[in-house]
Amino acid sequence: MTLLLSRRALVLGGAVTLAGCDRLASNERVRDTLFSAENFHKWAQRSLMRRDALAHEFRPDQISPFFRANGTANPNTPEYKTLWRNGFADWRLRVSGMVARPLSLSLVQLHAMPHREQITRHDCVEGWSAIGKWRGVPLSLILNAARMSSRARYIVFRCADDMGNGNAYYESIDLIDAFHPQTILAFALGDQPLRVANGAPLRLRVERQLGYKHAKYLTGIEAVESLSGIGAGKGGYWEDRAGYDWYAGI
Ligand SMILES: Nc1nc2c(c(=O)[nH]1)N[C@H]1C(S)=C(S)[C@@H](COP(=O)(O)O)O[C@H]1N2
Ligand SMILES: [Mo]
Repeated sequence: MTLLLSRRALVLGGAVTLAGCDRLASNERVRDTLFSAENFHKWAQRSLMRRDALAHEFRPDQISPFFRANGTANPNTPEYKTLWRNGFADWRLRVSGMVARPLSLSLVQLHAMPHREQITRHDCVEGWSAIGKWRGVPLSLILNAARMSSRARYIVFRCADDMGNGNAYYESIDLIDAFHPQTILAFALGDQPLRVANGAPLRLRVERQLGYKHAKYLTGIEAVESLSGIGAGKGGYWEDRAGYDWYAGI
């Protein structure tokens, strides 16, 4: 009831504001864009829920007994197998793009940085959820260490898995999600080093977004000004191929 009332109040408030945009809205294309389902969803979420609000964190007794794998369960490339055989000792996370200080971080270096631990629910568009306890380094610490440029607008995540057509999985998020306190580069699930199936040695957790945004098997992150030059330009592997929304807020 409270939600309904506040949503109504927001809609009324919105009508007043939009009246000032009459000239703009009379253009059909502008109006279609303004009121498209994706934009409405984005608008509603931004208005009703602050983007920097925390995702719910669960109690240890609520953790799912098994955290299933989805999508790639093993990259199986020669490069990945070599890294895996060596316990990922030679693996590096490259931090590049619009940064003053590009980084190449080993797992040992990531382990030495401050950690965050969180018990959260993962929601996949394919209709399953799982609650897991993640540990990793806040992405904000890494971006600050690399001295990201103030012109950067998105963070792109590069992954080790070839999706079968020579194209690697990739994803991207904006800076609100990148600097969100629960956005971490996770190296542990359930107090164990990440299994290969769940993205070893490092994967993104971006807790206010759907499952496909949580890039596994990270090889690098890039700060960019625009997504247009990357992949097919829609900001992610499934966004490019299956029309998934780039903004997958939950
Ligand atoms: N590199 C990579 N990351 C990925 C995927 C993938 O296929 N490759 N699948 C995505 C999807 S759709 C989901 S639901 C989650 C699944 O994470 P899990 O395997 O740990 O359950 O990873 C996401 N990240
Ligand atoms: Mo998913």
